[in-house]
This record gives sequence, C-alpha cells and structure tokens, in this order.
Amino acid sequence: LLNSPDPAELDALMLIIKSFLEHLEYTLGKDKYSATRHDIFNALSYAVRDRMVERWLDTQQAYYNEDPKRVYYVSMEFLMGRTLENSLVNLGLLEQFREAMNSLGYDLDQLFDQEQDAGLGNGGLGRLAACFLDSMATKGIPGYGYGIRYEYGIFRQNIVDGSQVEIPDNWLRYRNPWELDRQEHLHPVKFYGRVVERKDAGGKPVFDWVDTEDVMAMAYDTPTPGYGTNTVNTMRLWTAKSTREFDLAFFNEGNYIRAVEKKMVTENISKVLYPADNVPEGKELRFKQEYFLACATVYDVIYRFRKTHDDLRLLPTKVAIQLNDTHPALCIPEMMRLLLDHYRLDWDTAWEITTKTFAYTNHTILPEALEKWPVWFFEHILPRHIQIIYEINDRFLAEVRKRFPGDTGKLQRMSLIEEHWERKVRMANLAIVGSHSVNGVAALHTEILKESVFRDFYEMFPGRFNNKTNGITQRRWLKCANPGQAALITDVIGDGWVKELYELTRLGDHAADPAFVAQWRQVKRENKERLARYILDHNCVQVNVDSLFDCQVKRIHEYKRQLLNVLHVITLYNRIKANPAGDFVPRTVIFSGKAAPAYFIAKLVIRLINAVGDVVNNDPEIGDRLKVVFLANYSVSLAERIFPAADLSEQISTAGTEASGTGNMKFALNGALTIGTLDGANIEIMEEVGRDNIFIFGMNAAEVEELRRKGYNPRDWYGRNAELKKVLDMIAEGRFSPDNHDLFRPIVDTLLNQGDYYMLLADYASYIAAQEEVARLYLDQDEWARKAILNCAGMGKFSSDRTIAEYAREIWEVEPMEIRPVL
Ligand code: DL6
Repeated sequence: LLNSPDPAELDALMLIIKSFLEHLEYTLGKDKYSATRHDIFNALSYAVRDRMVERWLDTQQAYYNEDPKRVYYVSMEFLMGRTLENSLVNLGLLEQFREAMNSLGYDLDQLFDQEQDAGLGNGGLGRLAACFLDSMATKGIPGYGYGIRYEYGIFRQNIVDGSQVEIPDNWLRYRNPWELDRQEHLHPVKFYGRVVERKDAGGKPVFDWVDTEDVMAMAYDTPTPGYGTNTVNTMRLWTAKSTREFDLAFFNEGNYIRAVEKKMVTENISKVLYPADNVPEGKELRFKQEYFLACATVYDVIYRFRKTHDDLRLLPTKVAIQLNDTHPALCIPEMMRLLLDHYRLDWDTAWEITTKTFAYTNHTILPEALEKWPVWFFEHILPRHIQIIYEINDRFLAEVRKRFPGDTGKLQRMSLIEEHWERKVRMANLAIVGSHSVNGVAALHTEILKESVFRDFYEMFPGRFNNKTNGITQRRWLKCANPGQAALITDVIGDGWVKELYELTRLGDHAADPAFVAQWRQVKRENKERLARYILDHNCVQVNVDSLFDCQVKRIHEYKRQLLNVLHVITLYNRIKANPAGDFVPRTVIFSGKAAPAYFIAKLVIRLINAVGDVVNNDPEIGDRLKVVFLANYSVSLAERIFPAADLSEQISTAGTEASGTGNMKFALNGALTIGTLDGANIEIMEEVGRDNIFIFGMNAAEVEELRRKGYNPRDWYGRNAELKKVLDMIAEGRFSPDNHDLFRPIVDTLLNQGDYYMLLADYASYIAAQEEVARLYLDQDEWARKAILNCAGMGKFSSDRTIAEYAREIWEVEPMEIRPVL
C-alpha cells in the first residue's frame, strides 16, 4: 500500500506505522476492533510526540552543556489551539505521516479534527504567547513558556435563542497526548500565615513566613518544536496538588470527607481560566493563581540556574524573564523574597539582580484593564510580599522625590500604592519599577504609553521604554490554515517564506500577472466554499459564495465596536428594502467571538447580531444580497477556517484603544483587505501594504482625544444623519425584538444617553463611506485580488519571528543557538 519506491523512505514509513500501532496497542490498550477515532488520534499523536522527544532531549542536553542565556516567557495564558498538524509541519514530517496513515486507511485531515483545542487563554495576549513559543524554537532561542495547566480552559460558547451560553471546557477529559507529567518537579507554594522578625547570628534581621497553608505546584511539560530546526523547547505548565503533610494532618483528624473536601479546595487553584479579556476579575482565587504561577516559576528558574552556577549575581547574565502583562508581576517581589530571605543577599544586590532580570510587556491601555490588587489581599494572603512591596515603594518614591522635588502629584501617581478608601497595589507600577524594559506591542500603543498612561515613568526612565510590534507565526496562520494559498505562493516564490516572511515581498511581482490572479481567486473561492459548508452545517444558513465575506472575529468588547458593524448591516438592510430592485454588492457578514460571562452589554450585542440575522436572513426581499451569521465558539481552530475564507477584515476599534491586534495580521496574510481605523498595528499594516490597498476611516487617536476634550455629544451626530437615526430608532423600538420591544434599549442607551464612550456615532458616516468604497472595489474582482496579493506581499514585518528576534536582541540579549542532533 505504500507508494514510495525508495527503500530508505519505505523504512521510514514502516517505522511510523510500527510506532503508531505500538501506541495503539500498548499505550492505549486497543486493537483495530475496539479503537475509536479518538484512539487513532491519540496513538498517532504519541507517535509524533516520540519524534519530538528525541530532538527535545538533544536540545535540553545542549542547553545544559553549553549554558546559554535562557528566556522565560511567563504568562497566565497560552492559547495553543491544536498541536498535531503544527508539530508535523514543524518537524517536516507531514507528508510521511500522511502517507503512512493513508496506507492504514486513515485520512490525516480528518484525524486533525479529532483534536480538542488547548484553550488556555482568552484572546490576543494568550495567542501571542503561543506564537512566541513557535518563533523562539524556530529562531533557536533557548526559551521556555511558563504558565498554568488549567483543567478548564476558556468556556465553550453555545448560542441558545440568540444568546451566549457558557459551557465548561473539560479539555483534558480525553487525555492530552502532548504533555509529560514531571512528578519530581514539585514545588511548595505558601499562602496566608504571618511574618515573624528575628535576628540572625550576625544581628541582621531575618523574616520568617510561618503558619502558612501550602500547596504544591507540579510541572507538566509540553515540547514546542521549531520549524526546520532541531530545537524543541519546553512549555511548562503548573498544576496545584495538595501537600502530603496537608493530607495527613486532615486525614488524621478522622474526618475523611472534610479532608477530601479541603484537598479539593486547595487543588482548585489551577482549576479554571478566568474568562475575562482586557478587564481584571479582582477575585481572591485569581490572585492566588497569579502567585501560584509566580512562586513556582521563580523557584524553578533559580533552581535550574543553580545547577550550574553558585553566584546569584550572575543570574541576569544567564536568565531573562519576560512578564506577559502584569498578571505574573508577583514574580518581582517573589524573586526579591527568595534573594533576601532565603539566599540572604542584601537589598541593593537583590534589587539589582531582579531589575536586570525582568522585563514587562504591556498589552492594554484601557484604564479599567490595569490590574490593582487590594492591599488587604496581600496582608492576608502574601504578608511577606506586601512588606517587600512597601520597601520597594519607599526606596522608589525617595528617588522620585529627589528627581522631582515638591511634585506631590507625581508621587501620588507613581506610587505602587493607590491610596483610596480601599488601598490597592498598582501592578503596572510594580512591573515598571521592577524591570529594566517596558514595551508596548505596536508603535502607536508604545507612544500612548509614553505620552499618557505611563508618562511619569517615561520621564523618569526614558531608556526603559521600547516598542515591539506584535507578530504571528506564518507556520500556523498560513502554511497550516491555508494550504491552497501556501502552495500557490510556494509555486511562484519558493518556500523560503515559511522561515523568512519578508520573502513574501516577491509576490508583488506577480500581482499583475492575470494567470496568477486567476489562481489566487480560485484558492479564495475554494476556501469560501469550505466555510460556506461549515456555516450551513452549524447555522443552517445558505450563503452565497460569490458574496463578499466580511468578517469580524475577536473578543466581543465595546471598544472593538462590533456594534458599529451591526449599524452598517442594518443600514445596508434599509437600503435594500428602500430600493429592492437596486444593484447591491452581495455581502455575507460573519461575526464570531466570546463575551466575558459577566459583561452584560457585550452579551447583548451578541444577541443583537443574532436578532438582526434572523430578520435579514429570513427576508425574501433581501435574498442572498445580505446575510448575517454569528459563528459560535470562536477558538483557534475555528479561526483557522475563517481567516482563509475572508475577503474583508474588520479592524474598527476606536483609535487609541486596541493595543495592537493580531487578527488584523492573520487576515491580511490570508489575502483579506482591511477596513480599519488608524489604531494599533493597523497603522503599521497600512505602512507596509500601502495606503491604496487598505480602507481607512474614522478619527485618528489624536482626534478622538481632542473631541473628548472638547466635549462629545453623540446626539449631535444622531440628529444630523437620517440613516443613522433610523437604524438606532429601529433597534430602540424593538424592530429586531418583536417579542420584547425594550430588549436592546440598553445598547442604544449606551450610545445616546451614556455618552457613547467609544464614539461609534462620530465614526459612523466615515465608516459607511469606506464600506461603499469596499463594495465598489469588489465589483472588480481582479483588482480586488490584486490588492489582496499586495496585502499578503506586505506582511513580512508581521511574522512573530521578527518580533522575537527584536526581543532577543534588544531586551533579552540572547543569541540563537543551533542544536545539532546527537547521533
Ligand atoms: O498583545 C497581544 C494583544 C493585542 O494584540 C491586543 O490589541 C490587546 O487587546 C491584547 N490585550 C489583552 C489584555 N489583556 N489583559 N491584560 O488581551 O493583547
């Protein structure tokens, strides 16, 4: 059954088959009669993992022997998605495994669909962390991802009667074949208790943190392979286990059930990912999760360092720790605690080591998203850390006083402690003060950080601030997600782009070639057909494949303005209704995204989208000139279906609110044109693809600021624009909620009566005009395709390989290292 005539190749295929069958039989205890599809997937995954493990051990051994500087990317979220296909691609084994499985009668693509997403993240921040792991391994950076192995990842979203319903994501139920548990890497994490001060033999103060409740952090490791290299790095995720002492103490009390209950409560720390994006939850359990990650990680980092070094002062020469937002910022006081209390270093030495080791990435400028933890949480849960934070603050404010004498406003703003009726620790201030580098994730974002959010800090530490524009991995987001377009590109420019995305520039030469344009259009059509089948299967809506696929997929949030898109949809609807015989460019407007479970308006927007879809999709006069679909349960694997099929990418946040965006990059890479504001990375995308190849509308960040300063009255805009007024009146009057006329009133209220904070009304007219331009261009399909090709050609900058190379050079000061296979 095997096609290859080459005996070496045949041997390789036989080895794959043998490994697969052995895992099926010996690891899973199944034979061909009892194996389910999922067993086949698992056996195959184990066979693939074996290949990774060989290179993984070589890599880790080389790191041990050569002792390079290592990078630790610490993040509360890693949104990995599926692993099987990506691993095969990165290992260069996709076709071999395809043929081997074929010979056994299995279709590899169908097996890929058996895999559950690892959804250990909310959105952009978590997916960025996953792209960075891929790029670190590909670039040969000795890197580690550290996070939490949540038993329940981001919830599954069902849509019931138009509303979001959250279902727990029990992703580990059918086992996770990629991880290896490391029972020996078990670190204690302390909580609660009190601090006792005493003097050591030399008369120096000693702080003992006693009477604590301890939880163990146990490591699970997942290999993360690079593309076209032997490097396989590690993602280490911590899970909470109760301590043996804990078990014994409680069981010995004789109350067995209470003991088991208590044990479960302790282990709850790693139970569930908090599902809020861009807004902190403020819950005690989340605080404990953050410390759990910080404590286990810092312990592990120092433990690994000390295997080969005695002098802790060398730590910053061998270790760089990147904090993915402030969520892991407790690493800073935790490192100080260990250096001071355990290793007995003096404050200045400990502080120098700490600040030289840490770097902080900010991912949001929304003021409500900046984390602040009540001081009493610290006093109660982390009593030693609050002492250390106070000391950091005292020393820091003394410096501020020296630099800016008499400026009490500055002191108040820069203090690590917010002195309101409830005193809070400002985690961003802690992260900035405790790091040698602070970066934003797109040029505009970094400027806003410097000029407004962290202005005082920028004045004090100008050299600390830098920009690292985000990126995405082209392995997942083009090569795997869009094999048709990837093959077409490789046909004309070779496959160098998979490792060096700037190679795509050469596509520009082909944009005017009619044969290439025709092939490009054909690929897009096939991708749209595939998505159309998915929509029919999941939403029971038949969409027109010739219509413009207009997509907005991302978390549902007011600042991202899905509502503005809905206003456009209703405008189009009204226009068709007013002129049923008119010529309209057919559109399918596709939404997908989750709302935080407690975010009332975001959930109502989902309901509105579905309600508008009900009216529009069932109106015979509209036909297939307009369809609206909301695809449930947005996830990495659903995203991989949507991006390749998109014609238009909606990136319409209020200027100055979206730190970067990465969906914008995925769409453009997959040949969608962007309609967007001058926000986040949209600006840099425009610079790369050219102003003529993108639809820019609306106010820029400075204009938004200016209007806010002058006083914005959304009612002025409402009164002045008849189409806009009609759309809002229809929503308010229940045109889309005939059974409950007031259902969507709160949405209209946010716009008309609560100040329209994100200025949808101010940008409406310009958005509608840009959409008209979109429709006009879509009439010329070849011209549209030409621009889409130029978009793809301009995406070189947005590879996460470039981003990681910049972090490595400018923040971490680490060199790539080549891993040679050990024979
Ligand atoms: O940097 C990754 C990603 C950006 O692309 C998005 O613009 C930004 O909204 C997102 N930020 C968060 C913030 N969560 N917190 N904190 O997810 O980061």
